[in-house]
Amino acid sequence: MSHYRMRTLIWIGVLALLMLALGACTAVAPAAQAPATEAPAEEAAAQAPTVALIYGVKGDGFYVTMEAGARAKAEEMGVNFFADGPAQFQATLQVPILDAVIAQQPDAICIAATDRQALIEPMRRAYDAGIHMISVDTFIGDTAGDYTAPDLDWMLSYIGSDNVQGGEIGCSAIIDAMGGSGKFYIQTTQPGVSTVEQRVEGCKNAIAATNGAVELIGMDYNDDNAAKAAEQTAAVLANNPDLGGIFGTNLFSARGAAQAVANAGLTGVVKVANFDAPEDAIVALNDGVVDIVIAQHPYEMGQKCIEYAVAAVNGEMDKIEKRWPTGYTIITRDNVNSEEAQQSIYKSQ
Ligand code: T6T
Repeated sequence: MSHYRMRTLIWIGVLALLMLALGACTAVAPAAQAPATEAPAEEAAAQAPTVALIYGVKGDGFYVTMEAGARAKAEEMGVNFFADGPAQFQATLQVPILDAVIAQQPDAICIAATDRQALIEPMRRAYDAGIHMISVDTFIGDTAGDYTAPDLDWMLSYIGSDNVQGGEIGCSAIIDAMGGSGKFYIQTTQPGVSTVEQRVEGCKNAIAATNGAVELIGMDYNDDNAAKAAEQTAAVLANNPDLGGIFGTNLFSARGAAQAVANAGLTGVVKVANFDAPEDAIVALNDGVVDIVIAQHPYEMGQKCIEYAVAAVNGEMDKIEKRWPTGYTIITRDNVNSEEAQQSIYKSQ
């Protein structure tokens, strides 16, 4: 073989090897790159904890605000989150929702139980299915929200207001506005709801502290319905022309009571304590129909519940308190325009 042919053959061989190597690269590259860009995101979503919020009733600004707080914290912490609740504040409607959520096997459930007794067994079922259980707003059982009690220690935490204190604050303010004496009436939702029961207890403490100067002439249950609260209050106003003060123990009770007072032309004459802080309560405060608005902190309740759920999933039990009391912002005509008061008004959607 001539030297020239020999060199040509060597070059052909080198070229062939180069092409093989290039071919191999282009064939392998796409397959090797695809999973590197897609898998981590999918894996992260699959590994992220899932937390469900079951609130007390749809369309209630208090729970709308709680859900917003939970959702924002879930996004911040990379948690899969969903929320649901009944169309009315009723255990018979809430239990099937809880059962459907249990079937989806989230890692944790934050729940505002609509009845302190009826929800114990269904919530225990969720716990037995391996789900971390946290009370938000309301508590279950007879231990005033003490989840260190032996038969309730499976509950991770109770996050919510100090409702006895809230009732005392509201009614003391109204008693002062009444000049320390007179007739008093309470509008509330249903028996068996821990929050409003404790607010009534706090209000009765404030009345008892007057040593008989203030007389509680009655209390009605409105089933969490403002129209019913307005009707019942109108009847009480008609039968008691000398009524001095009213305590509405939640958003709907206070809304109905305030409407009845305004409709009867008794604005400023009958003093009203308004538990909860939707936009219309602030309007009623500015109009002189109600005298004090007690804003809870539902946004914080939602946020805290997500934090606790994540801590539980990570086994960081030392980060979880059995009771986390969220505070209040007390709003009167003196501070209604302050930044703190304005920020504590509930969201409506
Ligand atoms: O007052 C809140 C909540 O704390 C209570 O348990 C039920 O009623 C509200 O949601 C207001 O409507």
